Amino acid sequence: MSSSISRLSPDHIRARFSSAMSAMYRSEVPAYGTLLSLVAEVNAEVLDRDAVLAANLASTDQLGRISEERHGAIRLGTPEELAMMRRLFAVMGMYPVGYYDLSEAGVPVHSTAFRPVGEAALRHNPFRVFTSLLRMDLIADEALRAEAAGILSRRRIFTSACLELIARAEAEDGLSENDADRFVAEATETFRWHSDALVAADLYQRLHDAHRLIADVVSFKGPHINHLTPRTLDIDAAQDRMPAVGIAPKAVIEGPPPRKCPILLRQTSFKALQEAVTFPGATAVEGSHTARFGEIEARGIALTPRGRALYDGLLDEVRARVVPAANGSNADEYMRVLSEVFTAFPDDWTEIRKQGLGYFEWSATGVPATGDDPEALLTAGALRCDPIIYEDFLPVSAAGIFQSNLGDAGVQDFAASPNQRNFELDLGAAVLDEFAHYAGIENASIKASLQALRRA
Ligand code: OOG
Ligand code: NI
Repeated sequence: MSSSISRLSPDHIRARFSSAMSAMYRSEVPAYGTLLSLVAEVNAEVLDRDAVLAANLASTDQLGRISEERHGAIRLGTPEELAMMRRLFAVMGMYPVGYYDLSEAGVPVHSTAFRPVGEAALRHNPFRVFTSLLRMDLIADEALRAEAAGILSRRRIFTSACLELIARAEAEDGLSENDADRFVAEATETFRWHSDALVAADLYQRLHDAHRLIADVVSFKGPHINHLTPRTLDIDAAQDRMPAVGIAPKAVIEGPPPRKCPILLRQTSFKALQEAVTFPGATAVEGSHTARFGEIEARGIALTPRGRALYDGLLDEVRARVVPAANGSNADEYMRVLSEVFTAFPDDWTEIRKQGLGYFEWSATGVPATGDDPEALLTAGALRCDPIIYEDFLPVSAAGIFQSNLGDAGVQDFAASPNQRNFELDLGAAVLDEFAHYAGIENASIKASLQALRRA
């Protein structure tokens, strides 16, 4: 029966969801609209002066969507919320990839990213949601922990129509176009901002004193989307130009320094805005909360475990010498040390490949040749290889994004305690291993291009 009804593909549902989230967030956070305009302007300028890039993006059908959102982020309070969120995202073809322990960086959460996994799905719409779960076990004050748990256990973050549609999508292997539109509208409700808090002002303050992030998760009716992130073709220019359009950038761009051959992920944001909140009580109290911001990102090649170890080691070296202050006082020094230390990371695609630092996608060029050694075939011009773009996140960068919105005072020491096993139990599924995934794409492309050569 279900096969006779036509289904809207998960890719299409995700694209509609991403655009609904963008519209909602622009109306909730006007500064985000300003950031989007700035990014569109910077991207247009880059394409104007770089005809090769423009042609490349056009030939891969990416030009029209260049300034669209790439990701957003939410923070959840309970295992039940996380498990249902997994089912919600699955309707849109978004699956948990990677495990990020942020306790190590002073933030009491652990996280995954729900994202499209195949190349076609990513190309159709790359929207991802970085999803964090509050680590209750890291709240030291037992009474406060119990109070927070009680509040979280009573809130309902999904509409009943949303829950019904998730169940229908699972039972009937997808949603009709009509139901898909209802699903997008209902799902978007979960991520809306609520200016009327769930807790009284004094409890908010106690949660806030324990950690600002705890207040952000526990005090509200739902997991408001806390930022959205479009792609920029020149992140340094966009960062420099934020003040001129009236938005305050975080102190430094997270991730690697500017390079000829971009690696991993660079990202920056404007600082979270103070927003009016009403706290309930015998007499309601007017107050404020700072959580929501806008971010931009620029991506480069996915690194192998060896490349990643080199990246992490160099970043540690940088941070042993200078830690960027939230107020920007040492931003120039940080960027200088970052660039200096990263000269140790080869900035040449051939070197990156030969040293096994990055993942590449191989393809046949149409030039005939025999043999099955990819390196020799590459030299002979029968194969080519292109960097595989990193589609995941970086824990140190994520912590930097969290912290730029907490201020230096928000940095706190937690004992590093990664707990992927518990996270996956709460999630109700294993997360995909990002390295295995990229290696799989690379290996499949080598096999397919050798086959193509043999057939020719
Ligand atoms: C998530 C921060 C992580 C990123 O781009 O690394 C993130 C958050 O603040 O909830 O979105
Ligand atoms: Ni982000």
